[in-house]
Amino acid sequence: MTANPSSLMCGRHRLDLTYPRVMGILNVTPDSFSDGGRHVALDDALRHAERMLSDGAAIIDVGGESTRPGADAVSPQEELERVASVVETLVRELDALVSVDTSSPEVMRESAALGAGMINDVRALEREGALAAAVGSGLPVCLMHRQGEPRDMQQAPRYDVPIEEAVADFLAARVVACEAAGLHRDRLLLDPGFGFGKTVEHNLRLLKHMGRLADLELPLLVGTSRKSMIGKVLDRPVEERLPGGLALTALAVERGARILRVHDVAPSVDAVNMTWAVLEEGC
Ligand code: 9MG
Repeated sequence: MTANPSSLMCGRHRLDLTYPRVMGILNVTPDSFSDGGRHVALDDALRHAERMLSDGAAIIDVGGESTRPGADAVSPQEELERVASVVETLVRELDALVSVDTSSPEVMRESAALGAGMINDVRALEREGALAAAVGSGLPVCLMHRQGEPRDMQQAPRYDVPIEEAVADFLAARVVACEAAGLHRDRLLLDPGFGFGKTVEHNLRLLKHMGRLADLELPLLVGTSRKSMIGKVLDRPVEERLPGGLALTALAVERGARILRVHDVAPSVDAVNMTWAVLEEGC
């Protein structure tokens, strides 16, 4: 196995991963769970992305399909209509490193042609045609663990082995499938998929034992921002979950996360950098 890479080629951008980086979330769905579709208009999307970059985001993750629990799937055409102009504009106007949050082969292909630099697939390239589209894109791909589909994934999820073992086994198998299809491991990132077919207890245990995933020796991407695990533990509505989220961000960095996917970029960058300063302290 090769060691965790210190950088990742993302289209025209080289992403330095010698320290943890922040990925800002830009949902372009009418029903996104925590920003209610406020960034659907192109101009708003551009301004919001610009703000996240100036706050220190290294990547902007553009998503046109809501993956919140209970959400229905959208057609690739609808998804493409939502994301294409945003990807194209962020690349042209801001020269941003844009990641596209999609499971659709069509959206992967079109986004790569428009200048996106990364694919973020919550279905780990399991949808028909997705592996081939990802190989053809030449882009790095984040493979995320999930159990079930957004529509039903939170209906009494259960695992027969400790959650960190189930997640590690799933991700290791997806890495094997990717390599067999011609997607080299130096283009892969892994994500435990907090909240995707997991109870609060699963999520807490998974974060506690996230070191198990570091054994796979690929960069780890983690998303806990505003998620219901915070709401359930602290009894907070979605707009009051930032302090809980920052605590999880710090713990994720300590357990090896190299990309943190967040809504609130400025405070997250501070939390990441502060945690990193302690971890890198020489004595
Ligand atoms: C799209 N999306 C929502 N939550 C996510 C998470 O935790 N990780 C990744 N990679 N994508 C996510």
